Amino acid sequence: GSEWCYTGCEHTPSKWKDISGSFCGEKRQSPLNIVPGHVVTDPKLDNFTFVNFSSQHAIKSMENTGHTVKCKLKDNEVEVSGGGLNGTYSTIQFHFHWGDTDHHPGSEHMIDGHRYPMEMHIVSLKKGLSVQQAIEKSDGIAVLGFFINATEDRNISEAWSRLTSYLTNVTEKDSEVEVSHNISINDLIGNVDLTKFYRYMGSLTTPNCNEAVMWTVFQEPINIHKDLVQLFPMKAGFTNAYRPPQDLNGRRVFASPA
Ligand code: BO1
Ligand code: ZN
Repeated sequence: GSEWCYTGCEHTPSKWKDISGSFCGEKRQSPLNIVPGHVVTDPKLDNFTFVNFSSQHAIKSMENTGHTVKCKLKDNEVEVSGGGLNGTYSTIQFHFHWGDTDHHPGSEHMIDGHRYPMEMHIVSLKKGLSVQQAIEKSDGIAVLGFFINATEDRNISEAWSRLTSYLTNVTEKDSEVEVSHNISINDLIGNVDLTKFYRYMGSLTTPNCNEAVMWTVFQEPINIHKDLVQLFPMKAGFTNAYRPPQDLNGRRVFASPA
C-alpha cells in the first residue's frame, strides 16, 4: 500500500519515490545539506513578524502520529510574515525530527555535513488556504526549521521541561493529549537570533513530499538538556525520524544579510 516509514517497512526514504502519487523523486526536495560557503546573501530577507508566538494558550494538543510528535495550535491565532515570505502565513502545528537514544543525531537539514541532535518544524499555511490548497502552490506552506542542540547545562528552559512532560501521555501511535500548561512558542525558541537564517524553495520532508514549501532554516540552534532530547525516541517508541539530505538540483540557498 502507501504505507511509509523511516525504518522497518517496505517504503523507507529511498523508496518513497515509488509511492503512487508522491513527489518524493522530483527536483526540489527537502531537506538539504546547507553549505554556508555556497549560499547567496539576499537583502530582501528582512526581519520576520511573529503574531502570538508569545501566547501562553496557543498550543492545543500533542499527538503521536507514528512518524513524529506533533503539537497542534488553535486555529487562526498564530501567524508569521516578513522574512522574505510572500504574504502572511497562518501557523497550524509544530513537530520534531530526532535520532536515537544513544546520542545518534536526527536533524533533517545539515550544515556543512553536520547533523544536529534534533530539528523542530513550525508549519504555517498561506493565510486563507486549506492544507489541500496549500500543498498545490509552490509557496503555499512556510516551514520554520530550528536545530536543537543537546547541552549538559541543567539550567534549561522551563518551557521544554513542561512540553516534554506530555510525551509520557503519547507513547502510543495515534494517541493525543490536551496541552494545558502555559507554554509559548517564544519560550521554546528562547534566545535564538531570528535575523540569521537560510531560505530556499523545497518540499515537505515526508510523503507525499509536495513541492510547496518556502523553507527557513535558522542558523543558531535551540539549546536543551540532553536528557530531554532522549525523551523523544524513548517515549514516542520510534527512532531516527528524519529524511536524509536531498539533491540540490541547481537550486540556490539564500542567507539573510549579516
Ligand atoms: S515537514 O515540516 O516538511 N517535515 C512536514 C511534512 C509533512 C506535513 C507537514 C510538514 N504534512 C501535512 C499533512 C497534512 C496535515 C498538515 C498539518 O501536515 O500532509 O495532512 O494536515 O499538520
Ligand atoms: Zn518536519
